[in-house]
Formats: sequence, C-alpha cells, structure tokens
Amino acid sequence: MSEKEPHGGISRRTLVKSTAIGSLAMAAGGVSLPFGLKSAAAAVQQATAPQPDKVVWGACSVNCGSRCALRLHVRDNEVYWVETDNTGDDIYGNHQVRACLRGRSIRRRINHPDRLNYPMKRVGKRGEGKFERISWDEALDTVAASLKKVVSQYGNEAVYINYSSGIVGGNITRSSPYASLVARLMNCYGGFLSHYGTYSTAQIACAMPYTYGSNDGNSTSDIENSKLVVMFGNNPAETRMSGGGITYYLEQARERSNARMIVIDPRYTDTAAGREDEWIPIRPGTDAALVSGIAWVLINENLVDQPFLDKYCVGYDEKTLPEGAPANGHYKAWILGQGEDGIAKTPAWASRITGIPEDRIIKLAREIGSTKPAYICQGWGPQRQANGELTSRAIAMLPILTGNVGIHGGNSGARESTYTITIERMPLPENPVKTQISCFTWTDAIARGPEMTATRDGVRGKEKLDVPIKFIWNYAGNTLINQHSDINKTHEILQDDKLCEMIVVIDNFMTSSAKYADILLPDLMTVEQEDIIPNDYAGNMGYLIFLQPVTAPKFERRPIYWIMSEVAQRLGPDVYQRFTEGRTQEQWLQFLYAKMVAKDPALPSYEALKKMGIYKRRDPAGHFVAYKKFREDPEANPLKTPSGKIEIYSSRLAEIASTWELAKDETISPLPVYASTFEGWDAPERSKFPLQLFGFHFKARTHSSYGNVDVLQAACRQEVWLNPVDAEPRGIKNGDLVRVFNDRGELRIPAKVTPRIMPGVSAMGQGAWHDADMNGDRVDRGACINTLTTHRPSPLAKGNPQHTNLVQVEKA
Ligand SMILES: Nc1nc2c(c(=O)[nH]1)N[C@H]1C(S)=C(S)[C@@H](COP(=O)(O)OP(=O)(O)OC[C@H]3O[C@@H](n4cnc5c(=O)[nH]c(N)nc54)[C@H](O)[C@@H]3O)O[C@H]1N2
Ligand SMILES: Nc1nc2c(c(=O)[nH]1)N[C@H]1C(S)=C(S)[C@@H](COP(=O)(O)OP(=O)(O)OC[C@H]3O[C@@H](n4cnc5c(=O)[nH]c(N)nc54)[C@H](O)[C@@H]3O)O[C@H]1N2
Ligand code: SF4
Ligand SMILES: [Mo]
Repeated sequence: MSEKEPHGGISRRTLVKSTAIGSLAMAAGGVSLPFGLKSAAAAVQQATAPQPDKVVWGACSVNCGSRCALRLHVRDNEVYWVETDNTGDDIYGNHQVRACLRGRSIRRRINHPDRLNYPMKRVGKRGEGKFERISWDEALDTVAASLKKVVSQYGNEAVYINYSSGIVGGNITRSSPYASLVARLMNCYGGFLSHYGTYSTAQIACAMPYTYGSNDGNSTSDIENSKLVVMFGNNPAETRMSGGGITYYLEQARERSNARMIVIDPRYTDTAAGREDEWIPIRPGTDAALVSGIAWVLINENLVDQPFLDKYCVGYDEKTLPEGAPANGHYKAWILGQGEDGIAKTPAWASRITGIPEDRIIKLAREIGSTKPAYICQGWGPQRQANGELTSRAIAMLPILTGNVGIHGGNSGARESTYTITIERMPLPENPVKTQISCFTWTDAIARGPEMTATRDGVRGKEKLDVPIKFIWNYAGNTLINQHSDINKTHEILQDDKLCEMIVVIDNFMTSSAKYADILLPDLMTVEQEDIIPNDYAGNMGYLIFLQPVTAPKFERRPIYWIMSEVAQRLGPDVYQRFTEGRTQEQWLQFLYAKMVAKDPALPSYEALKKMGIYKRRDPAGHFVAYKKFREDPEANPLKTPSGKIEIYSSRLAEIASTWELAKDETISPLPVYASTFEGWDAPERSKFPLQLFGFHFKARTHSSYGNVDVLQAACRQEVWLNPVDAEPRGIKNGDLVRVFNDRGELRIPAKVTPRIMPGVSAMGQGAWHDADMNGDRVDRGACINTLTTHRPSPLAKGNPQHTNLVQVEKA
C-alpha cells in the first residue's frame, strides 16, 4: 500500500471521472437526447460521483501525556485526510482538543508501507531481523506451548511483561502493564513477575511520597492566581503539546495573572522561547545544589515561612527533628554547615556546582522569598538523572520553605495535576506472584536473576529472585531495545536465546525491539478498533473520546483482544472463560461503560456518546490545589507520611540508607541534600568523556512512535545540541556530521551549534530509531541516545538514569 497525498492521488482520480461525466452530461444536455440515453447518463453520473466522506472519530493514543481527538476522513476503506476536534465554541476551559503535528500525521502511520501484515517467526539469530511468515494458528500454538513450558519448568515468576507505553491512551487496548489485556491473561494463568515504577517517573514517584505521602501538584490553570512561575526542567510546549493540554493552560493562565516566569533548564526550551522572563541554564543533575544555595539565602535573610515549617513540617530545625535522628541532622543545620559534612551551602558553593553565577542565585532566592504566591514546579527531566530521587525532593523544598504548599497560585514543587473523568478499566484479577522488580532492571533479571536481592537490587515482595526471566511479552512497546538503556549490552543479553527463551512482540512496525522477537504478531492500531478513552494530562477539563474502527481490518492484522483470547483458549478452557467472561470486545466496552454511568450518572448514554465522539467536562471543583485540605486543617487531614506531616527529614529513608547496599558514588539520605553521582559533571570519567549528555522528549516523535514519518523527520531534525564554546575547539560547525561516543557505544548525528544549550552539556531528542549493523561496526546511524546510556540504576528507585551520561563529540 503506498501513501497518498490528501489531494493528490484521490482527487486526481475524481478529476478524471468528473471530466468523463462532464462530457457525457454535455452530450446529454447540449443535444436533445432520447429519454433512455438521458437516464443512462444520470445513472452513470450517480455511479461515478464521489462517495461522500465518512468521518470517523478517532484519537491519538500514544504516550505523550496528552490525548487528542481526531476526525478521520475515509474513502474506499482508506484514511485519506485527518482533522481534529471541531466541537463546541472553543473557549478556554471548554476548548477544542486539537491534535499536534504528530496526531495530524497519523494517516502516514496508518497507511505506512512498512506496517506489519502477517504473523511471523524468527528464522535467523535473535536480533538479526530475519523472519518467515506463518499462520495465526502456528503463531498462537507456539506462544501457548512456550508459555506452558516456561511456567511448568520455572514457575510464573519467570514470565515478564515488559514496560510499554505505546497505547497508554487505550482502554481495551491499553498497553500499560498495570491494565493491559496481556496482564489480564497472565493473571488468569497463574501470574507473572511484575514491576514497579515507570521509565517516566521512576525517581520522583518513588521519592516525593517520602516528603508528602504522594506526588501531587496544583493544576496549571491555577497559575492565574500566581505572581511567579519557576519551572525546573519542565517543557510543556514540547511534552504537553495538545490543545487539550497543559501548554495552552500555561499560556492562558499567565495571560490572566501576568506572572513572571523563570525557566531553569540546561536548554533554552520551546516553553521559554521568548515567553519567559528569565532563562537560567543549569548543569544537569545539580538542581539540588541550586536549591540549597537558595535555601541558604532564604534562611540568612529571614525569608523562610517559620510558622508554616513549625506547624506542617518535620525536620526543618531542631524543634521538629524526629526521635532517633542525629543531633544537627535537620535541614537547617545541613544548609548552614552545622551538619555532618560541615559545609555551608552558600551561593558561592552552589555556583561552583551548578554553573550559575552567585549573584543570580542570590537574586533568584530573594525573588522566590518575596513573591507570593509562587508556582514552583518541576518536569521529569531533573529526576531522570542518577541522583534524581534527591533532586525531586530538593526542588520541593523551595515551596516548603516559603509556605507555598496547599494554596491557590502556589504548588508543591511537583509537576501539574490534571482532572479526569474516571474511566472503568478492564478488570485485572489479582496477580498470584507477589515478587516485583523495578521497571528498569529486567535486563539484569534475565542475565543474573537469582543474584538479585531486595537490599541491593530493589527486589520487592521477596528477599531475592528465585528464577531469571525466561519469557517476555512485549506489547506496544519499544523498550526492549530502543527505549531501554545501553543498546549494545541489551543486544548481548537478548541475543542469547538460552537466557530468555521466548520473546513475543505485538506491534504495528518492524521496530528495533520487534527485531528481537521470536514470534512477531501484527496488531490493529487503536484507531482501527472500538474503544472509549479518557484524557491524559488535560488541565482541568476532562473528556472522553469514543473511537470507531476507522477502516475494516486489513491483511491479517488482529485486535489484541482477539489475540489474547486465542492464546487463552490454547492454555485451557478455564483460562479462556476467566479471560473473556463470555464477552466480545464490544460487549466489554458496553459493560464497562454501563459501570461508569452507574457511578457517574451525568455521563451521556453509550449511544449518545457514540454520536458525540467527544464529551467534555470542566473540573467542578475549579483549580486543583495539592494538599489544600491538609493546609486548611492538618490534624483532620494528615498527609500519607508516617508522621502525617511534610517530612523534610524522613526516618524511613534514614532506615533504608543504613540497611541497603550502596556503592561509594550512590547516596540515599533522609534529607533532600545535593550529592554528586556516577557519571555526573564532577565524575572522574569526565577527563575522558568531557561533555554531559541527555535526551529530551522531542516534538518530532512520541518516544519512537511516529519516528518513521518522513514529514516529521524533515520538520524537526534529529540533531545534537552543542554550545559554540564546545563546538569551535572541535572544529564543528552547525550541520556537520559528528560522532558521539563513550565506552558503551557510538552514534552519528548532525550537530546543532547553538547558544540555546549551556557549555559543557550536549543534548538530543530521545526516541530516534536505532540503526546499526550489529554484526559489523555497531555505529548507530539512527542516533538513538540509548546507544550511549547505562544499565546502572539510580540508588533508591532503581530507576532509569537516562539523562545522566558523559560522552565525547568529534567531527565524523
Ligand atoms: N513531544 C513529546 N512529548 C512527550 C513525550 C515525547 O516523547 N515527545 N513523552 C511523554 C512522556 S512518556 C513523558 S514521561 C514526558 C516527559 O517529560 P519530561 O521528563 O519533563 O521531559 P524531558 O524532555 O525529559 O525533560 C524536561 C526538561 O528537563 C530538562 N532537563 C534535563 N535534565 C535536567 C536537569 O538535571 N535539571 C533541569 N533543571 N532540567 C533538566 C530538559 O532539557 C527538558 O527541557 O513527556 C511526554 N511528552
Ligand atoms: N534515553 C532515554 N530513554 C528513554 C527516555 C528518555 O527520556 N531518554 N524516556 C523513557 C520514557 S519516559 C518512556 S515513557 C519510554 C517510552 O518507551 P515506549 O513505551 O517503548 O514508547 P515508544 O517508543 O513510543 O514505543 C511504543 C511502541 O508501541 C507501538 N504502538 C503504537 N501504537 C500501537 C498500536 O496501536 N498497537 C500496537 N500493537 N503497537 C502500537 C509503536 O509502534 C512502538 O513500537 O522511553 C523511555 N526511554
Ligand atoms: S502526539 Fe500527543 S499531543 Fe500530539 S496528537 Fe497525539 S496525543 Fe495529541
Ligand atoms: Mo514517559
């Protein structure tokens, strides 16, 4: 199937037809024809007239954190034109949910010539990408037989469902391991080794609850009540692009409050891009040092909110230090240099670490200390670092020290929250296997599973793993290769099929992960199925979209519900019955929606929603304010921390720090301190690999999804950002092809030489498709950053420190 330009192929064909009709009609009209001929002409005209467009409601379901409505124009069972939401009056707060450049190009994914069409089995070495077409029966029989064998030989703990977010926006089709049909099937068949955490938020989601009991932030719209916005590594203009999403709220809310905006980021981001009042470039991984320098000024200039700290917090100073903590173990002592390390965290100290001039730190401190309310937040870039657990809690110290928590216009220091209409998910029977690993450590669990322990590797539910991973399900994910770290090492582990014995990949494309499949199954896309889905991050306007199959299934692509039901059938009639409960996909949808309506009677009926396509609702509570009730009455509404208060000093973390096995360059601390880390700006390897490197979430793609769409590749090129200060001595000019390398691998990529990135730091969009000859030089010409990242996890969350890397860059 080839691609069609919207007004190319198809309208050309209509043009030819209408010319023919025109000449016939002219003949019919001009010369008075006998009646029979006239009606024949009319019949021809009718038969050849273009069919009216069928417009089908769909949605973009990839994991970009937004979720956009699409109206797909279909002719002859083919999508040829894509529009987005056009409903309502399009006023702020009840606005249209407009798709970004990616969603609008979805036709190029749906109709892509490289889509998977048939089930296949591997014929070459694993990872070589050599496959042979097989029947569905053979594919499903093979999968079921392998599953039975692994379960009987090793137990269910040897079966793993890999992290995957390709269809985080689906409901029936959802790919999240917490709510996928694959997990449902496995729980009907004795369970699987599950994971905790996500590649998105591993560090912050683990760490923030030690401070607050949860990880909530005020809604972005609440910025209309703020005087100051301070963003640490948060780039909604790229990461929340949709019209339903956060970047629009930010713009509109600031228009209303006129709040000053300070962007703290190693890059001058699209969110800044002329809309900021100040950009403060910072060395990656050093935000906690900046916070400490600011805290030093706040304390010394009496700008802290002492009554707030006394009433709501634990461990700020001696007064509220919990029992069992060392004397001078409190935050104030650490900042002032009266703690164990004896170092005062002065602006000069912070300047040396962060690369931010001392006077700018002092000015920022005074501004934060004197402007209220202030919306201080962080994206997830700062926490995707090797010391990200400390960083995320440290950033929260600024709103805590200044009493900005729990009030309108303030924030907790976390990322924004969002309002959602509660969706009823496919029920997930309980997983009989209680063992868990971190989402990031699965390659270790393949290579050395039984060596992994609770206190060294973060195994949960057991002291250690008993068996290695032997079977992997990989549904709608590219984290088997492209999105996981250290591709060359991952390749070695996966290529050995004596380690993990079976890999099942279910996808739409021959991704780099799909190349490692033993059995490769072609799925329908979400837009090709019926589903009802909610918004993801959409501020305080929630919505539901009712998707209809945009075309009939083509080739031998099958929906995931069918695929999993067929595997269930082969595992036994009882498994099949438990899995399907006797329902078809459509019956499930009706069943789940009926449950939603029962709980939320204001929802439209199933049929009405189907007609509407999209249903929107503003948050009836207005702006969301994190920890508002706690602020109003902390006794009646304690936080979910052990003390019920904000824990600046966490006794639980002190306990972990003293019992876990940690390497010398890993820090777990009861206080949100700054600590340097492996592969950080001051790590010894820097003499060999002098540039810090991180990958940002890029508008060209959602991770790797949409990465094969040519117009997007052309519009937003894959480049490595380098400051002229670093480029010049290397003889690198803008547009030059460069080698980026470290001990783990090498990639080739054009350079973008720009003052938009701070000296000593380099960055590239993450998610580009890995493209290397793995039997040859292994140089990645697709420029996937995970050629260079490490398998070594962060100390507490055991999460992916994929933004912490050191490299060298040379002209190719
Ligand atoms: N277009 C697009 N949007 C997406 C995605 C995508 O792939 N493409 N992915 C979605 C998903 S799943 C997620 S999890 C989110 C991710 O959202 P984030 O994790 O917030 O996105 P990042 O681009 O990794 O990081 C945000 C910013 O942090 C900066 N940064 C990196 N390290 C540091 C640091 O140490 N300190 C400071 N201050 N800043 C730092 C980066 O330059 C970047 O501008 O985005 C979602 N949105
Ligand atoms: N170095 C580095 N690595 C990172 C990150 C980083 O910032 N830096 N970010 C991390 C983060 S936050 C995340 S969330 C992960 C994301 O990593 P993944 O969850 O792997 O996300 P994608 O790369 O988008 O891969 C999604 C896959 O789903 C498939 N897919 C999409 N739609 C459908 C469908 O309808 N049906 C089926 N069957 N398949 C479909 C796509 O073809 C694609 O192969 O990456 C992580 N990796
Ligand atoms: S990629 Fe995200 S913002 Fe863009 S259309 Fe899809 S859901 Fe919307
Ligand atoms: Mo993510």
